[in-house]
Amino acid sequence: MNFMATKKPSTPPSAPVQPQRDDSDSVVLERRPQKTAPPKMYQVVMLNDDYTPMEFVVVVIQEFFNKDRESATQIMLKIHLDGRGVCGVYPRDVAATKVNQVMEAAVQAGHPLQCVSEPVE
Ligand code: TYC
Repeated sequence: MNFMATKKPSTPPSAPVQPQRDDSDSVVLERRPQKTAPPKMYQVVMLNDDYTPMEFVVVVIQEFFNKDRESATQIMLKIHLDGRGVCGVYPRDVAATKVNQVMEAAVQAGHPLQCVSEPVE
């Protein structure tokens, strides 16, 4: 008797089998491994403005992008000088969460700091 509460998982579809002819009359069936593309990655880009204090940006980068103070300061200075800078690269939903966290922290502190995510080329 089968006491399992749920159905057994069905066998996943197997990889396509490609018939191939060789010099003899035989047919060789070659099993190709299923290829899964790696997930598209998104970079979280922080934008410069004239009002957000440098110290606030450094703390935000340390807190939400897990950088030490030294790296966070370098990223902040790059943003300050170039107008924008990449704080980290993540799968799409993680990047979106980071953007929300940064924007929420900025609103709470009353700073106009802006942050966006964009696909990595
Ligand atoms: N430009 C800001 C200042 O001089 C500092 C700053 C850096 C603001 C990075 C935003 O993403 C930013 N206070």
